[in-house]
Parts: sequence; structure tokens; C-alpha cells
Amino acid sequence: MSEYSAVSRLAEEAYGVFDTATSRAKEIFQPTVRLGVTGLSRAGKTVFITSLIHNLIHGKRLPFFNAKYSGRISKVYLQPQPDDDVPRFAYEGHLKSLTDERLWPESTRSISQLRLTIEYETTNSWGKMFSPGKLNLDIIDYPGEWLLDLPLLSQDFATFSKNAVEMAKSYPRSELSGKWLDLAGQIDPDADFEDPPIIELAEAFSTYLKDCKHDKRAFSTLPPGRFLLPGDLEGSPAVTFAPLLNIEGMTAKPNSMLAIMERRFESYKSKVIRPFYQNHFARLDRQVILIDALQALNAGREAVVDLERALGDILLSFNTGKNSFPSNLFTRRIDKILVAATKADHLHHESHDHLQAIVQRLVNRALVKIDATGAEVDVLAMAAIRATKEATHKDGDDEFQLIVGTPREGEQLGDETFDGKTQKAIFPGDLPENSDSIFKVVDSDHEEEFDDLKHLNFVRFRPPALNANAPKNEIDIPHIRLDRALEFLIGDRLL
Ligand SMILES: Nc1nc2c(ncn2[C@@H]2O[C@H](COP(=O)(O)OP(=O)(O)OP(=O)(O)O)[C@@H](O)[C@H]2O)c(=O)[nH]1
Ligand SMILES: [Mg+2]
Repeated sequence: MSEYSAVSRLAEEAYGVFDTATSRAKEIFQPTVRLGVTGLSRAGKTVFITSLIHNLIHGKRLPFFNAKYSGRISKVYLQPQPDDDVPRFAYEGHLKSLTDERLWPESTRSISQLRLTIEYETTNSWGKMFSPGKLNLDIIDYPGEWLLDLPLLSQDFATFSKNAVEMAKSYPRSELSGKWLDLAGQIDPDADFEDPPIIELAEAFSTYLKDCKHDKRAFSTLPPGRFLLPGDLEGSPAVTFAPLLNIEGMTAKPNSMLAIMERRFESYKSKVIRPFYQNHFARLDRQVILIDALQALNAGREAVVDLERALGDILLSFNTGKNSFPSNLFTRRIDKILVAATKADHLHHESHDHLQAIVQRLVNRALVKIDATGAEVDVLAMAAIRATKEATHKDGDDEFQLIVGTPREGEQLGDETFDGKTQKAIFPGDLPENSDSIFKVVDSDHEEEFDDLKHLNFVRFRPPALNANAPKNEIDIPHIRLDRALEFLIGDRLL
């Protein structure tokens, strides 16, 4: 069976399971939006979902979320989640760490979900004759690394190897891939299978992927995603393989190194990627992709180039690209995608639109590269939780726009190291109104610095002081533009 028909059958199976008459009937009586929230690790998924849930249930400041602002939402509450085999999103625990300890939630490394029900008054007079509107909102948090695996479904081991090796040989990843490539060069694909060299090679390959991830140039992730976060699979054959060199056109001899690698690669597809695709991805209706654009801008040109590439890869999975063959099967359902640059509270509000414009341009460029069609894509610069306030400092005729917050312990700015307890006013600098200079650097084919960004001061802050002892419904989580995100994502389903 060709790769194409393999994937199209997979898609049919997935829709066959979920698009049955019963589930369609359920959908009429219990309208549900399945909202996926993803982003590479540390992008801000957990913080975003925690704030979104809290603000939906208790929020008071959501002027651009029409249904709420116009008073049509009567009640929002948590419900038992629909899938019993998926971990629950630990909303209460995350909220507690934010409010009681002023600590950001711990990193979450797997999928989780939660269901909210929104009761609202419809604007439609026909609807009003029946009962108040009710919308279930299923929120699914999953690592963006898993998304980057989806293109592997359409690849065989030789293609996967070729892509991975090409990427590893190109600068700057070539600085990190030497050990693995050397070892790979010593493997004879025709030799009889032996576990120790495969384990050694797979470890060197994982180390290379992890080094890329942790490099200060903030590279985004390369597949296979579970090599970074293997969880229960750690040590199992499905995550113990690695790309091989020069195997194009080769037919694997039985029981050879190549044969075993091919088999394990196929197991990874069938045991890891395919269940994620069928059980979760294929069932999403709307999607938020969080990106840490500020971190990439701060890290320099390579990081921005890499972010743009990763964004293209991610958007491709949502079938915004018509060239990728499986893509048109992927997004039968997803009709709206929000790309949100989180952590805009690191900048003064005058720069928020500039950040949004930079992200819009990154997204447009990524969409052009993948020849996009399909879902509606919107872009937002926002902060799910606003950790800073704003202030102005006057020095003679000059006015400086400052942000005020508690920098995290150990953060540095100039000669100062912060203690994590004291509130500070910081001049964050502003992003240029016109991003041409930034993209000129991005498009240059050599190491170059962002001259326009040199004056920026990025400091990571602790969460804001929230009134921890107050009843939950009185805790107001400040945000930037979360209401606009809500309006884009579910506003049309609350009419
Ligand atoms: N100031 C500010 N910082 C944020 C915001 N959202 C996230 N952060 C920072 O980004 C870090 C990562 O946020 P998380 O929500 O845990 O990110 P994640 O995508 O869930 O990360 P993983 O679970 O590791 O994949 C936090 O620890 C905060 O330091 C925000 O709205 N404002
Ligand atoms: Mg998380």
C-alpha cells in the first residue's frame, strides 16, 4: 500500500470512529468545541489554559469577549471530562501554585484535558424559544513536539533519515551533531543486527536532539518528539532507533541493522504517532498555537529562522498547506487556528502591536512557504497572565515607558542580580514599528545581529501577587488580550 493510501485510510478510520451518526446526533443536542492548545515546551500552554479557565469562570475583565461583555453568559462550570483514559488538566493545582506561592506551574510533559460548560443566552430568537444555549468546551493541552511527528506518518525510514541527516549537517546544528553523525558513519546497514550499537547510536541521536533543544540559540524541536520526552516508552524499541547514512534505494536484508531500524521506525509510527493522531488530533475543532517569539528575538537570528521553520511545520499539520499530501486529510474539522505570542507583558503596551506585527509576518512567511490554504489563521500578541504593570519615568524632557514586576530570583540585568522578592521598574525597550530591519537580518545568509533589538531588556518575572486568601471567585487573574483570543476561538459558537 502506498504511503498516501495508508494515511488516507488512517484518516478515514479516525473519522469513521468519531463521525458516526451517534456522535453527530450528540453534537446537535450537546454542542461541543474541542479546543487544542499546543506549542513547543515552555511556550506557555499550561499558564494559558489555567488563565483561560479561570477567566471564563470568574473573569471580570473581558471587554472584547462579546458574549461575556454583553452579559449573555449566565454560568460557566467544570464538568467531568469526556475521555476517561486521558489525564485531567490539573487546573486547581496550577492555580494554587500561582496564587499561594507565586510560582509558575511545573512543566507538563504529556496530554491532558478538561471540559467546561458555558450556559448562555443565544442572540437568535428561534433559539430563545427553546432553552438557554449550552456549549461544552473541551480543552486539550498537548506538546507541540507531538505535532512535529505527524509528517513522519507519510515518510518511510529512508526519507526520515535523509531529512534528519541533511538538517544535522547544516549550520548551526552541525556544531551539535558531530558525535552522532560519526557513530552513524560506522554502522554498516547490511551487517547483522546487534542491540548495543543501536542503543549507543540512538542515545547519541537523542543527545543531539536534546542539545539542540537546550542550546542558547533556542532551536525548536526536530522529530521524533518522544526522543525528548519518552515517558513510559523509555528504553523500549519503539524509541530506540536513529537515522542511518546513505541508505537511499537500499533494500534491507532480513535481520540486518537496516531492517531493524526500519521496523522500529514503523513501530514508532503505529504505536506512538498514530494513536495520538486518531484519538486526539483528528477530533479537534479549533487550535491555539503558542509561540515564544520574544525569546527567539532575544536569542538572535538563528532562533528566529528556526522558529519560522517550526511554525511552518506545525501549520502544515493543520493543513494550511496544500503541498503536503496528508495535510488535506488532517483538517477536516479544524476551521480556526490562533497563533499567539505569549508573554507580551515583558514589553510596554506600546510594543504589543509591534510584536503582533512581527508574529503576523512570521506566520505569513511560513504560510507562503507551505503554500497555504484552509483554516482561518489569526495572530495575537498576548499574555495569559500579566506579571507586570506599567509606569512612566520622566527625565527632563524625556519620558521612559517602564514595566514593573518582581523579577525571578537569579535573573540578571546589567550588573544587577535579582533576589526574587523585590519589585523593580525596568525599561524593557521597544520593538521597532517597522519590522523590515528584523526580517532583513533573518533573510541574510550569515551570522548577523538584530541591531534594532540590542537595547531590549528581557527579564523573566514571577507571577503577579494575587489575593491568595480570597475566595476563588474573587481572584482576578490579569491578562493581556485573552478576551480577544476567546472571541476568536469560541465567540461565533456563543451567538
Ligand atoms: N510573564 C509571563 N510569563 C509567562 C506567561 N505564560 C508563560 N510564562 C512563562 O513561561 C513559562 C512556561 O509556561 P508554561 O505554561 O508552563 O509552558 P508550557 O508550554 O505548558 O511548558 P511545558 O509544560 O514545559 O511544555 C512559565 O514558567 C512562565 O515563566 C505569561 O502569560 N506571562
Ligand atoms: Mg505545560
